[in-house]
Amino acid sequence: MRDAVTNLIKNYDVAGRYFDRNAIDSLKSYFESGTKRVQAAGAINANAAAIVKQAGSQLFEEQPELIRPGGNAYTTRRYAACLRDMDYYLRYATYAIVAGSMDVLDERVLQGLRETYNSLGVPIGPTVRGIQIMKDIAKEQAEAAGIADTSFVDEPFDYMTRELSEKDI
Ligand SMILES: CCC1=C(C)/C(=C/C2=NC(=C\c3[nH]c(/C=C4\NC(=O)[C@H](C)[C@H]4CC)c(C)c3CCC(=O)O)/C(CCC(=O)O)=C2C)NC1=O
Repeated sequence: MRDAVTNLIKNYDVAGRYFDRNAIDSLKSYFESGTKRVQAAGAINANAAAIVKQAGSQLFEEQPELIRPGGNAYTTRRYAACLRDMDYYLRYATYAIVAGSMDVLDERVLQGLRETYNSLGVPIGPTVRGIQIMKDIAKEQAEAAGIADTSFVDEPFDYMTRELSEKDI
């Protein structure tokens, strides 16, 4: 599992090179954005349970068939599994925000996930929608914490969305 710094070190070490201007620039930008990354993660953590709850309610309001008989989130066990998955996505998003790297998502969340979902009939489209709803709420929380440009908060949510939806089944 790597972060922005260890990713860079790995790439330059493989080539046996000192950091060049590009590397220094990207290190600078990572460290300059560091406080904001930590602040955003803090704001999300402090409201994590509420974010998951609110995103779940909105998802099931938009797509009520999910929690009706025949829906994948129907029965309390599956409903709970769905909210638990949303909580995983949110928590790992905060790790990726702090790390400045999506590596943790590949390694801990996305590996084999599509196959698991397909075999259990968990629908990808609504899952992705749930991730996007959480992104919007997480950004609101970061803004409320005084972060003006929250575009970096998008990254892990959009990355999980892309990885989940774009690969062939
Ligand atoms: C930390 C990394 C990690 C992830 C991501 C993860 C996901 C994950 N979600 C699962 C199930 C599930 N996931 C869902 C989720 C949903 N159903 C819906 O209709 C909604 C669209 C959606 C919620 C947004 C449901 C309902 C199940 C249970 C399916 C079943 O057992 O029939 C399972 C199968 C095993 C289990 O039930 O625990 C896994 C492994 N597990 C992990 O360790």
